[in-house]
Amino acid sequence: MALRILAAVLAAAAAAVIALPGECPAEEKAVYPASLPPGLQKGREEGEFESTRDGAVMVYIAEGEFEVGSDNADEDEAPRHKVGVSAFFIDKFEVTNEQYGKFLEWWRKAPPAQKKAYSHKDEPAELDHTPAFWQKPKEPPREGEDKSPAEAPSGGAAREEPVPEDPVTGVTWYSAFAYAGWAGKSLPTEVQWEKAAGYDRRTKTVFKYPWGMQKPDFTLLNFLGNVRKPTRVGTYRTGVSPSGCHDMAGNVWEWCLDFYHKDFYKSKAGSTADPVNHFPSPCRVTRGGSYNSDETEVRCAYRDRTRPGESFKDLGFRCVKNVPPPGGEGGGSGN
Ligand SMILES: [Ca+2]
Repeated sequence: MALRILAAVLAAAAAAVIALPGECPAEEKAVYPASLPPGLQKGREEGEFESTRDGAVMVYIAEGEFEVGSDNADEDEAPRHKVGVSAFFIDKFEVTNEQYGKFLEWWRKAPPAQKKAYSHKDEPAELDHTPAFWQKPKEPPREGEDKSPAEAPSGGAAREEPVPEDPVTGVTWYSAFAYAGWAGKSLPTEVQWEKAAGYDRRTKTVFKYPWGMQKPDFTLLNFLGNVRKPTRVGTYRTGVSPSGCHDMAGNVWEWCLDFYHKDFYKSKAGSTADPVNHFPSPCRVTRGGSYNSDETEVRCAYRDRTRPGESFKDLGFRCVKNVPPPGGEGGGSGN
């Protein structure tokens, strides 16, 4: 009798194992676009794509509603509400010094008309897009001048050589905007950014932090002054977001496309499909916190802002590529 029961249990267990793949919920299957927008090709890994202009690895965020904001934290995050978001691709990592260097090389040689095509209309005329902590290009020595100008800038100490795999920092919003245009991409809207940071398509829930609800610690992200500088992009593999993006929490803050307004999530404009705040204000949105941030600032729903002409050592960006609607225009988007 006992043997017969054991056999039945074993048979049931075997059946359960065989049945497992069939029980996989439909929404867990990866969703990919039917075709790729110009400037994007399949990446080396399954589910990854590569931007042909800057070589950035991108992931796909399928079209669909999600709940943006938060009801029990800062006032400007409320109310938590549903918004529809069209499909888009987003950089898996923050833009690196190496990638930004390619843009800068192009920029320094490009004819004015081409530069203008990627510049924002409010961009200050004197901006040359060199990050604040990089060496300016050397001017050729004039007739009769010392032909070996000092290496050190006026501040005294020589500037550090940027690490290629580190996120670029010290860039204004205008520089991030111009880079995105050059790369055939755009800056993320803050809602796109928030969806890529915290939305889990499999469970249709939004995480408090990119990795879930677990309290932040030094194995998950670069924050709280532990390292005191940016780390190479993608260092914290356990802190990856459900969509596969790295460093959405911490490392460096990230510029977004929108003007910041504290009541944007309360407004009608903030509740429509694909919301973006184009209504001018003194600041643009910055998201995700940095290596200096506390656990409040690295939440997916946390909204911050910075004046677009300012640059900081812990502020960088990543880009998105919008999927054009049928018959629509490609790549980037407006101001
Ligand atoms: Ca970040």
